[in-house]
Amino acid sequence: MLVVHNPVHHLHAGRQEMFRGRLVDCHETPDRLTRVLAELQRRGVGPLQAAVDAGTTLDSALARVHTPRYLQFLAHAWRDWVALDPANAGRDALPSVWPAPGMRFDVLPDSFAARLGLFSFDAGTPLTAGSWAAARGGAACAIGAAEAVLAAGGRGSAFALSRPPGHHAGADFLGGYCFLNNAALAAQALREGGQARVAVLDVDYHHGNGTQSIFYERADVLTVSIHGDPRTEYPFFLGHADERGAGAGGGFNLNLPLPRGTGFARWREALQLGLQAIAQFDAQALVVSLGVDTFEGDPISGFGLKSADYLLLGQDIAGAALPTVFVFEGGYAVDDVGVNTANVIEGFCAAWPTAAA
Ligand code: OKP
Ligand code: ZN
Repeated sequence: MLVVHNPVHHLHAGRQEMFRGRLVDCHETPDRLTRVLAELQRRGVGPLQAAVDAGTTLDSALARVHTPRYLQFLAHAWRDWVALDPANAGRDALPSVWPAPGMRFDVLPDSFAARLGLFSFDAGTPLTAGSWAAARGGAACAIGAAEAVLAAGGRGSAFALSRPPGHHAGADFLGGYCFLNNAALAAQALREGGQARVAVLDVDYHHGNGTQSIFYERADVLTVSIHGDPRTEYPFFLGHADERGAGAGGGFNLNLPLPRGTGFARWREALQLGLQAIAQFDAQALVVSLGVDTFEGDPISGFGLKSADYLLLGQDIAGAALPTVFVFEGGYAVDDVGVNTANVIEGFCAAWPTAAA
Protein backbone atom coordinates (compact mmCIF):
# COMPACT_ATOMS: atom_id res chain seq x y z
CA MET A 1 0.00 0.00 0.00
CA LEU A 2 1.22 3.49 -0.84
CA VAL A 3 2.42 5.33 2.27
CA VAL A 4 2.53 9.13 2.12
CA HIS A 5 4.53 10.52 5.04
CA ASN A 6 5.14 14.02 6.34
CA PRO A 7 8.85 14.87 6.02
CA VAL A 8 8.47 17.98 8.23
CA HIS A 9 6.35 16.48 11.02
CA HIS A 10 9.24 16.86 13.51
CA LEU A 11 8.93 20.66 13.25
CA HIS A 12 5.94 20.27 15.57
CA ALA A 13 7.20 19.01 18.91
CA GLY A 14 5.29 20.54 21.80
CA ARG A 15 7.01 20.65 25.16
CA GLN A 16 4.16 20.43 27.68
CA GLU A 17 0.37 20.12 27.75
CA MET A 18 -2.12 20.91 30.51
CA PHE A 19 -3.23 17.48 31.74
CA ARG A 20 -5.35 16.84 34.84
CA GLY A 21 -4.45 20.15 36.41
CA ARG A 22 -0.74 20.30 35.73
CA LEU A 23 1.72 20.69 32.90
CA VAL A 24 3.12 17.33 31.76
CA ASP A 25 5.34 16.30 28.84
CA CYS A 26 3.36 16.12 25.61
CA HIS A 27 1.93 12.70 24.74
CA GLU A 28 1.83 13.51 21.04
CA THR A 29 5.51 13.25 20.06
CA PRO A 30 7.53 12.99 16.82
CA ASP A 31 8.75 9.58 17.98
CA ARG A 32 5.24 8.17 17.34
CA LEU A 33 5.52 8.70 13.62
CA THR A 34 9.12 7.49 13.48
CA ARG A 35 8.03 4.21 15.11
CA VAL A 36 5.19 3.66 12.64
CA LEU A 37 7.36 4.44 9.63
CA ALA A 38 10.12 2.11 10.85
CA GLU A 39 7.68 -0.78 11.35
CA LEU A 40 6.04 -0.28 7.93
CA GLN A 41 9.47 -0.28 6.30
CA ARG A 42 10.57 -3.34 8.26
CA ARG A 43 7.55 -5.18 6.81
CA GLY A 44 8.18 -3.90 3.30
CA VAL A 45 4.94 -1.91 3.10
CA GLY A 46 5.22 0.65 0.31
CA PRO A 47 5.96 2.46 -1.92
CA LEU A 48 6.86 5.40 0.28
CA GLN A 49 6.18 8.95 -0.87
CA ALA A 50 7.06 12.22 0.89
CA ALA A 51 4.26 14.77 0.97
CA VAL A 52 4.97 18.17 -0.57
CA ASP A 53 3.54 21.47 0.60
CA ALA A 54 2.26 22.80 -2.72
CA GLY A 55 1.99 26.39 -1.45
CA THR A 56 -1.02 28.21 -2.87
CA THR A 57 -2.55 24.95 -4.17
CA LEU A 58 -2.50 23.63 -0.62
CA ASP A 59 -3.86 26.97 0.63
CA SER A 60 -6.96 26.59 -1.55
CA ALA A 61 -7.51 23.00 -0.40
CA LEU A 62 -7.28 24.11 3.25
CA ALA A 63 -9.76 26.93 2.57
CA ARG A 64 -12.40 24.40 1.46
CA VAL A 65 -12.46 22.88 4.97
CA HIS A 66 -11.24 25.66 7.30
CA THR A 67 -12.34 29.30 7.67
CA PRO A 68 -10.23 32.16 6.30
CA ARG A 69 -9.89 33.81 9.73
CA TYR A 70 -8.65 30.59 11.36
CA LEU A 71 -6.09 29.91 8.60
CA GLN A 72 -4.94 33.52 8.80
CA PHE A 73 -4.51 33.16 12.56
CA LEU A 74 -2.49 29.93 12.26
CA ALA A 75 -0.25 31.31 9.51
CA HIS A 76 0.90 34.22 11.71
CA ALA A 77 0.38 32.85 15.22
CA TRP A 78 4.03 32.18 15.98
CA ARG A 79 5.16 35.62 14.74
CA ASP A 80 2.43 37.26 16.86
CA TRP A 81 3.35 35.20 19.93
CA VAL A 82 7.03 36.15 19.73
CA ALA A 83 6.13 39.81 19.07
CA LEU A 84 4.53 39.89 22.55
CA ASP A 85 7.86 39.11 24.21
CA PRO A 86 11.13 38.03 22.56
CA ALA A 87 11.54 35.43 25.32
CA ASN A 88 8.45 33.69 23.90
CA ALA A 89 10.72 32.36 21.11
CA GLY A 90 11.78 29.74 23.67
CA ARG A 91 8.28 28.91 24.96
CA ASP A 92 5.25 27.23 23.42
CA ALA A 93 1.94 29.10 23.30
CA LEU A 94 -0.98 27.57 25.26
CA PRO A 95 -4.41 29.17 25.67
CA SER A 96 -5.88 29.94 29.08
CA VAL A 97 -9.05 31.91 28.28
CA TRP A 98 -12.00 30.95 26.08
CA PRO A 99 -15.34 32.48 25.09
CA ALA A 100 -18.32 30.75 26.75
CA PRO A 101 -21.75 30.43 25.10
CA GLY A 102 -23.42 33.84 25.04
CA MET A 103 -20.10 35.63 24.54
CA ARG A 104 -18.87 37.03 21.21
CA PHE A 105 -17.27 34.63 18.72
CA ASP A 106 -17.72 36.98 15.77
CA VAL A 107 -15.40 39.82 16.86
CA LEU A 108 -11.73 39.00 16.29
CA PRO A 109 -9.76 40.30 19.30
CA ASP A 110 -6.44 42.09 18.83
CA SER A 111 -4.98 40.33 21.86
CA PHE A 112 -3.02 37.20 20.92
CA ALA A 113 -4.08 35.39 24.10
CA ALA A 114 -7.71 36.09 23.27
CA ARG A 115 -7.36 34.98 19.66
CA LEU A 116 -5.60 31.76 20.73
CA GLY A 117 -8.56 31.07 23.04
CA LEU A 118 -11.13 31.97 20.38
CA PHE A 119 -9.58 29.45 17.98
CA SER A 120 -9.11 26.54 20.42
CA PHE A 121 -10.99 24.35 22.86
CA ASP A 122 -8.34 22.98 25.22
CA ALA A 123 -4.97 23.74 26.80
CA GLY A 124 -3.44 20.46 25.66
CA THR A 125 -2.35 21.60 22.22
CA PRO A 126 0.81 23.71 22.33
CA LEU A 127 1.51 25.90 19.36
CA THR A 128 5.22 25.96 18.52
CA ALA A 129 7.52 27.67 16.01
CA GLY A 130 7.09 24.77 13.57
CA SER A 131 3.44 23.87 14.16
CA TRP A 132 2.09 25.62 11.08
CA ALA A 133 4.69 24.13 8.69
CA ALA A 134 4.25 20.68 10.22
CA ALA A 135 0.45 20.85 10.11
CA ARG A 136 0.60 21.87 6.46
CA GLY A 137 2.83 18.87 5.75
CA GLY A 138 0.37 16.59 7.55
CA ALA A 139 -2.50 18.00 5.53
CA ALA A 140 -0.49 17.52 2.34
CA CYS A 141 -0.10 13.82 3.27
CA ALA A 142 -3.86 13.34 3.51
CA ILE A 143 -4.58 15.19 0.27
CA GLY A 144 -1.73 13.38 -1.53
CA ALA A 145 -3.06 10.02 -0.37
CA ALA A 146 -6.57 10.92 -1.58
CA GLU A 147 -5.20 12.01 -4.95
CA ALA A 148 -3.31 8.73 -5.32
CA VAL A 149 -6.49 6.76 -4.59
CA LEU A 150 -8.39 8.82 -7.17
CA ALA A 151 -5.63 8.25 -9.72
CA ALA A 152 -5.92 4.50 -9.14
CA GLY A 153 -9.39 4.71 -10.66
CA GLY A 154 -11.42 3.84 -7.61
CA ARG A 155 -9.53 0.67 -6.74
CA GLY A 156 -6.71 2.10 -4.72
CA SER A 157 -5.76 2.49 -1.12
CA ALA A 158 -3.19 4.64 0.61
CA PHE A 159 -1.99 5.45 4.10
CA ALA A 160 -1.44 9.10 5.02
CA LEU A 161 1.13 8.87 7.80
CA SER A 162 0.40 12.39 8.94
CA ARG A 163 1.38 14.19 12.11
CA PRO A 164 0.21 16.24 13.95
CA PRO A 165 -3.19 14.45 14.04
CA GLY A 166 -6.33 16.13 12.74
CA HIS A 167 -9.73 14.77 13.79
CA HIS A 168 -10.34 17.18 16.69
CA ALA A 169 -9.68 20.27 14.53
CA GLY A 170 -12.83 21.99 13.30
CA ALA A 171 -13.36 24.51 10.53
CA ASP A 172 -12.51 27.29 12.98
CA PHE A 173 -10.56 25.75 15.88
CA LEU A 174 -7.62 23.65 17.07
CA GLY A 175 -7.52 21.27 20.03
CA GLY A 176 -6.78 17.69 21.02
CA TYR A 177 -3.26 17.91 19.51
CA CYS A 178 -4.85 18.82 16.14
CA PHE A 179 -4.55 21.95 13.94
CA LEU A 180 -5.77 21.00 10.46
CA ASN A 181 -8.34 18.26 9.90
CA ASN A 182 -6.40 15.83 7.71
CA ALA A 183 -9.25 13.31 7.36
CA ALA A 184 -11.74 16.02 6.38
CA LEU A 185 -9.27 17.34 3.80
CA ALA A 186 -8.92 13.82 2.34
CA ALA A 187 -12.70 13.39 2.23
CA GLN A 188 -13.13 16.77 0.56
CA ALA A 189 -10.42 15.90 -2.00
CA LEU A 190 -12.23 12.64 -2.81
CA ARG A 191 -15.50 14.56 -3.26
CA GLU A 192 -13.85 17.05 -5.58
CA GLY A 193 -12.22 14.19 -7.47
CA GLY A 194 -15.68 12.94 -8.41
CA GLN A 195 -16.65 10.50 -5.66
CA ALA A 196 -20.29 11.46 -5.02
CA ARG A 197 -20.60 9.96 -1.55
CA VAL A 198 -17.66 9.67 0.83
CA ALA A 199 -17.71 8.02 4.26
CA VAL A 200 -15.35 8.86 7.11
CA LEU A 201 -14.90 6.08 9.66
CA ASP A 202 -13.14 7.25 12.82
CA VAL A 203 -11.72 4.40 14.92
CA ASP A 204 -9.55 6.53 17.22
CA TYR A 205 -10.36 6.18 20.94
CA HIS A 206 -11.51 9.80 21.07
CA HIS A 207 -14.58 11.12 19.30
CA GLY A 208 -13.71 12.93 16.06
CA ASN A 209 -15.54 16.09 17.02
CA GLY A 210 -13.82 18.25 14.40
CA THR A 211 -14.67 15.92 11.53
CA GLN A 212 -18.26 15.55 12.75
CA SER A 213 -18.75 19.31 12.99
CA ILE A 214 -17.22 20.01 9.56
CA PHE A 215 -19.65 17.67 7.80
CA TYR A 216 -22.61 17.87 10.19
CA GLU A 217 -24.96 19.61 7.76
CA ARG A 218 -23.81 17.78 4.62
CA ALA A 219 -25.45 14.76 2.99
CA ASP A 220 -22.50 13.95 0.72
CA VAL A 221 -20.14 12.91 3.52
CA LEU A 222 -21.26 10.33 6.09
CA THR A 223 -19.32 10.53 9.35
CA VAL A 224 -19.14 7.49 11.65
CA SER A 225 -17.15 7.43 14.90
CA ILE A 226 -16.53 4.64 17.43
CA HIS A 227 -15.12 6.07 20.66
CA GLY A 228 -15.04 6.30 24.42
CA ASP A 229 -18.35 7.60 25.77
CA PRO A 230 -18.05 11.41 26.04
CA ARG A 231 -19.87 11.31 29.37
CA THR A 232 -16.53 10.25 30.83
CA GLU A 233 -14.02 10.58 27.97
CA TYR A 234 -12.34 13.43 26.09
CA PRO A 235 -13.51 15.53 24.19
CA PHE A 236 -16.54 15.35 26.56
CA PHE A 237 -18.81 17.88 24.86
CA LEU A 238 -19.63 16.02 21.62
CA GLY A 239 -19.91 12.42 20.43
CA HIS A 240 -23.22 11.24 21.89
CA ALA A 241 -25.40 8.70 20.06
CA ASP A 242 -28.25 11.17 19.52
CA GLU A 243 -26.12 13.41 17.25
CA ARG A 244 -27.40 12.33 13.83
CA GLY A 245 -26.62 15.37 11.65
CA ALA A 246 -28.65 18.51 10.95
CA GLY A 247 -30.44 20.14 8.01
CA ALA A 248 -29.51 18.45 4.74
CA GLY A 249 -27.06 16.36 6.78
CA GLY A 250 -29.80 14.84 8.96
CA GLY A 251 -29.14 11.09 9.23
CA PHE A 252 -25.58 11.39 7.92
CA ASN A 253 -23.70 11.25 11.22
CA LEU A 254 -23.42 8.13 13.37
CA ASN A 255 -21.81 8.00 16.80
CA LEU A 256 -21.12 4.67 18.49
CA PRO A 257 -19.92 5.57 22.00
CA LEU A 258 -18.67 2.66 24.16
CA PRO A 259 -17.87 2.56 27.86
CA ARG A 260 -14.31 2.77 29.17
CA GLY A 261 -13.01 -0.78 29.52
CA THR A 262 -14.58 -2.07 26.29
CA GLY A 263 -12.65 -4.97 24.72
CA PHE A 264 -12.33 -6.07 21.10
CA ALA A 265 -15.39 -8.37 20.87
CA ARG A 266 -17.79 -5.57 21.75
CA TRP A 267 -15.75 -2.96 19.86
CA ARG A 268 -15.93 -5.14 16.75
CA GLU A 269 -19.75 -5.28 16.96
CA ALA A 270 -19.77 -1.49 16.86
CA LEU A 271 -17.46 -1.64 13.83
CA GLN A 272 -19.94 -3.92 12.07
CA LEU A 273 -22.73 -1.39 12.75
CA GLY A 274 -20.56 1.39 11.37
CA LEU A 275 -19.68 -0.61 8.26
CA GLN A 276 -23.37 -1.45 7.72
CA ALA A 277 -24.21 2.27 7.80
CA ILE A 278 -21.44 2.94 5.28
CA ALA A 279 -22.76 0.21 2.95
CA GLN A 280 -26.34 1.52 3.31
CA PHE A 281 -25.10 5.01 2.43
CA ASP A 282 -23.64 3.46 -0.73
CA ALA A 283 -20.30 5.22 -0.18
CA GLN A 284 -17.98 5.40 -3.17
CA ALA A 285 -14.87 6.00 -1.11
CA LEU A 286 -13.77 5.67 2.49
CA VAL A 287 -11.51 7.70 4.74
CA VAL A 288 -10.41 5.97 7.96
CA SER A 289 -9.26 8.14 10.84
CA LEU A 290 -6.83 5.57 12.18
CA GLY A 291 -6.00 6.03 15.82
CA VAL A 292 -4.57 3.05 17.69
CA ASP A 293 -5.10 4.57 21.14
CA THR A 294 -7.80 1.89 21.58
CA PHE A 295 -4.81 -0.32 22.59
CA GLU A 296 -4.91 -1.83 26.08
CA GLY A 297 -1.56 -0.23 26.90
CA ASP A 298 -2.43 3.31 25.82
CA PRO A 299 -1.51 5.79 28.58
CA ILE A 300 -4.39 8.24 28.02
CA SER A 301 -7.24 5.98 26.84
CA GLY A 302 -9.49 3.21 28.18
CA PHE A 303 -10.27 0.40 25.71
CA GLY A 304 -8.68 -3.05 25.77
CA LEU A 305 -7.67 -3.89 22.20
CA LYS A 306 -4.63 -6.15 21.82
CA SER A 307 -2.01 -5.98 19.09
CA ALA A 308 -3.39 -9.00 17.18
CA ASP A 309 -6.87 -7.42 17.13
CA TYR A 310 -5.62 -4.73 14.77
CA LEU A 311 -5.11 -7.33 12.00
CA LEU A 312 -8.83 -8.18 12.22
CA LEU A 313 -9.74 -4.50 12.36
CA GLY A 314 -7.91 -3.98 9.05
CA GLN A 315 -9.49 -7.10 7.60
CA ASP A 316 -13.00 -5.96 8.56
CA ILE A 317 -12.44 -2.55 6.95
CA ALA A 318 -11.25 -4.24 3.74
CA GLY A 319 -14.64 -5.98 3.73
CA ALA A 320 -16.22 -2.65 2.77
CA ALA A 321 -14.40 -3.11 -0.57
CA LEU A 322 -14.04 0.63 -1.08
CA PRO A 323 -11.21 2.84 -2.29
CA THR A 324 -9.70 3.71 1.08
CA VAL A 325 -7.52 6.45 2.50
CA PHE A 326 -6.17 5.72 5.97
CA VAL A 327 -5.19 8.83 7.92
CA PHE A 328 -3.05 8.45 11.03
CA GLU A 329 -4.47 9.97 14.23
CA GLY A 330 -3.75 8.92 17.86
CA GLY A 331 -1.84 6.13 19.60
CA TYR A 332 0.41 7.01 22.52
CA ALA A 333 1.85 3.70 23.67
CA VAL A 334 5.03 4.50 21.77
CA ASP A 335 6.61 1.04 22.01
CA ASP A 336 3.52 -0.56 20.41
CA VAL A 337 2.25 2.13 18.06
CA GLY A 338 4.29 0.84 15.11
CA VAL A 339 3.16 -2.79 15.39
CA ASN A 340 -0.49 -1.87 16.03
CA THR A 341 -0.70 0.54 13.11
CA ALA A 342 1.16 -1.75 10.71
CA ASN A 343 -1.14 -4.61 11.76
CA VAL A 344 -4.18 -2.63 10.55
CA ILE A 345 -2.53 -1.97 7.20
CA GLU A 346 -1.35 -5.59 6.88
CA GLY A 347 -4.77 -6.98 7.80
CA PHE A 348 -6.41 -4.69 5.26
CA CYS A 349 -4.01 -5.61 2.45
CA ALA A 350 -4.22 -9.35 3.14
CA ALA A 351 -8.01 -9.28 2.93
CA TRP A 352 -8.11 -7.16 -0.20
CA PRO A 353 -4.94 -7.77 -2.26
CA THR A 354 -6.35 -5.84 -5.21
CA ALA A 355 -6.32 -2.75 -2.99
CA ALA A 356 -2.54 -2.52 -3.18
CA ALA A 357 -2.15 0.80 -4.99
C1 OKP B 1 -6.01 13.19 20.50
B1 OKP B 1 -6.40 12.03 19.57
C2 OKP B 1 -7.62 15.36 29.44
C3 OKP B 1 -6.57 15.67 28.44
C4 OKP B 1 -6.81 14.92 27.20
C5 OKP B 1 -6.37 15.35 24.86
C6 OKP B 1 -6.41 14.03 24.19
C7 OKP B 1 -6.34 14.24 22.71
C8 OKP B 1 -6.34 12.96 21.94
N1 OKP B 1 -7.38 16.07 30.64
N2 OKP B 1 -5.89 15.32 26.21
O1 OKP B 1 -7.76 11.80 19.48
O2 OKP B 1 -5.71 10.80 19.84
ZN1 ZN C 1 -7.34 9.70 20.23
